Amino acid sequence: MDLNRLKQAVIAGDMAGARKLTEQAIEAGIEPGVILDEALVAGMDEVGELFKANEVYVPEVLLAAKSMQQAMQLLKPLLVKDGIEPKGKIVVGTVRGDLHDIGKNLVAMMLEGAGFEIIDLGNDVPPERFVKAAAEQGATIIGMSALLTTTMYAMKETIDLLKAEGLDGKVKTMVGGAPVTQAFADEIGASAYGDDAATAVDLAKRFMAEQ
Ligand code: B12
Repeated sequence: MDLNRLKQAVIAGDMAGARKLTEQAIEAGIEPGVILDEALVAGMDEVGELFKANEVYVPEVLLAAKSMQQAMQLLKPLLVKDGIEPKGKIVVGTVRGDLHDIGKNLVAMMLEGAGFEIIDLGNDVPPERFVKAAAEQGATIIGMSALLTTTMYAMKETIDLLKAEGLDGKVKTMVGGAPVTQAFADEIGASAYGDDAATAVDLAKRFMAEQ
């Protein structure tokens, strides 16, 4: 069983193929963790690089992420049984008043593809919900998305609330979305800014390494 075929199926966004090849890999007795790392995560890593280089665009990334999710449905129960720990827990959501969730979903999928456990709060998420979810579920990263210039200040409220709750430093924050910039992230005291979903993965890995 050649794991490279599964990796290529993920990159090509071939959902049925990814599912079938994952089934075959499991039947061939390949360790779930190896299938995850060497085929699925490796495939999503490559898609992330292609996306950064503008060689593939949002629809291709969404298809690749969906293919990976198909494969993950089969792998997840086996991984849990194997006791493979996720890389870390991340709360993601689009901020209060904002219903745009395409970019946030992309970020969530790429992070999941990279092995993180994602708590996706959806859209229109008030600061209290971000902070409560992180505290209750023991997440160490909050990723916030905003697409409207009128909603991006809700990010600051979340960061201020984290500070007020004494979670500043324990929970890192990353922010993104079309109107958000590095300067804005600095102004509101976010831990980091990312301009695309692949960068969100790089940032999350960096945060985990710093802990
Ligand atoms: C699709 C869309 C919608 C859809 C949303 C559907 C959905 N389920 O998301 C619908 C039709 C519902 C919609 C509604 C509205 N929209 Co609209 N919409 C868009 C549009 C065309 C595309 C957004 C998008 O999905 N882009 C693709 C994704 C992949 O890109 P992205 O979100 O930027 O995400 C990437 C990065 O930013 C980054 N990223 C995103 N989040 C995060 C988070 C982290 C942590 C990190 C690290 C990175 C990161 O990674 C992503 C992948 O690379 C934009 C135009 C545009 N060019 O942005 C307008 C736009 C955002 N909308 C706009 C407006 C005004 C509205 C409405 C107010 C319109 C109205 N009058 O009703 C409503 C608001 C509703 C609300 N309360 O939210 C304006 C905002 C203007 C402004 N300055 O604030 C825009 C810019 C259009 C325009 N030029 O006027 N919209």
